[in-house]
Amino acid sequence: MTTPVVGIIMGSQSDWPTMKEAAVLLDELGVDYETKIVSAHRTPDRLWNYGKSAVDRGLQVIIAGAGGAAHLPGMMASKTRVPVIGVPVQTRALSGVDSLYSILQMPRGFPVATMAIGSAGAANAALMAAGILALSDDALAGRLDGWRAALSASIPEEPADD
Ligand code: RP5
Repeated sequence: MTTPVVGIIMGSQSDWPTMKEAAVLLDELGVDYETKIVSAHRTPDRLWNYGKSAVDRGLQVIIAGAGGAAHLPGMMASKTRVPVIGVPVQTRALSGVDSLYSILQMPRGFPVATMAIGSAGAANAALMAAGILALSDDALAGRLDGWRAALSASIPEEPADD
């Protein structure tokens, strides 16, 4: 049994294909995490209990993804001092701009580190979480440096025809 240090939470099952990108990255980097559906609107008591217990359970970073009226990341940030990284999930009606603005415009005092809309944002949330954890984990710092170097090395110097 491992103790998760990152919580990946999302407002709905429908957010999972996006949020899975964060889980894949954390797997690659060897970071222990948990995944939960926690809806600000549909399961407010679950949100409250999750935020209330986050520090005592040893969570060090929370990645929160939601779409539309995306109140989950901000509400979680209001309930725990564990850093919250927000992922705006792309929506059909407004392409995720609604999610982005809902997560980004927090009032002074309760920050959410807001990523890009969609799967790139979810992947970057995992990398951001790993960067935070690597400040006090040398082994993880080495794995993250290696991951970043491999990505750089994979980029060709010149464009190629298809
Ligand atoms: C939000 O509403 C969720 O984060 C999701 O992105 C969106 C739609 O949810 P479903 O209607 O697909 O469950 O709370």
